[in-house]
Amino acid sequence: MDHLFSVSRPRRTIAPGAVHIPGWLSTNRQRELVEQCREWARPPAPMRRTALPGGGRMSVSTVCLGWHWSPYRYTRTAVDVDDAPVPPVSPTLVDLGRRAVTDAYDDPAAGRAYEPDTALINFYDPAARMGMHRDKDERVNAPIVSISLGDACLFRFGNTESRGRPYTDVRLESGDLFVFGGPSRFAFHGVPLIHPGTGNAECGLTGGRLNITLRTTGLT
Ligand code: MD6
Ligand code: FE
Repeated sequence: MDHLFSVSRPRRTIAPGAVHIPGWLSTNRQRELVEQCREWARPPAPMRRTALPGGGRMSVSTVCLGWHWSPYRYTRTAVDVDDAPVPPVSPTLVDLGRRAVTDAYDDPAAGRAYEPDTALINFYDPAARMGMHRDKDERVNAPIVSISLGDACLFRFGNTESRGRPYTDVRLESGDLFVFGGPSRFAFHGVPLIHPGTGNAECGLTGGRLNITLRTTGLT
């Protein structure tokens, strides 16, 4: 069955430096990560829908480790939440990131060199989405590692020039890995929709989607 699964969803290079590996994480590992996300979401510096400068809020809820992201900068405390210090990125997550980079680029040296200092954990309820954007508040072009848990989503991977076409639509499912680096590091991308009720029940999320992204800010 695992074999049939990987035949129907092969690993794919979406653009130079942008690699999708379906079914990268075992169900057990997914369940552990979901449990950890629940812990990280608690106060201090709890998960929240990020306030936007225009007065609205994002539909996605976010909690940060390492550095705290709020539009459009990184800080050591959750300045727009409760100003509590943000906990460090766990060594387990750093290790996961190194294995992700190794596997995506088939390059153990690139994996060893990977030193993510920040994790953003996003929760999408069935109505949440994320508009086309670039992750550009980091100062270095180390890859971003993205892990999906729970409901599947439509992930739109674009180009570095504009929010519009050309783009490639990719379905990200629970346990999938997407690595985003090299010439694709600053490409526009977004999540136009979630597919409610498509999650892996055994991973411990009854609804919605979690996305963990590991980044290197280059800040000290
Ligand atoms: C998401 N991801 O998958 C949103 N950014 O929920 C991102 O915005 C993202 O997956 C940079 C690199 C990978 C990503
Ligand atoms: Fe992003």
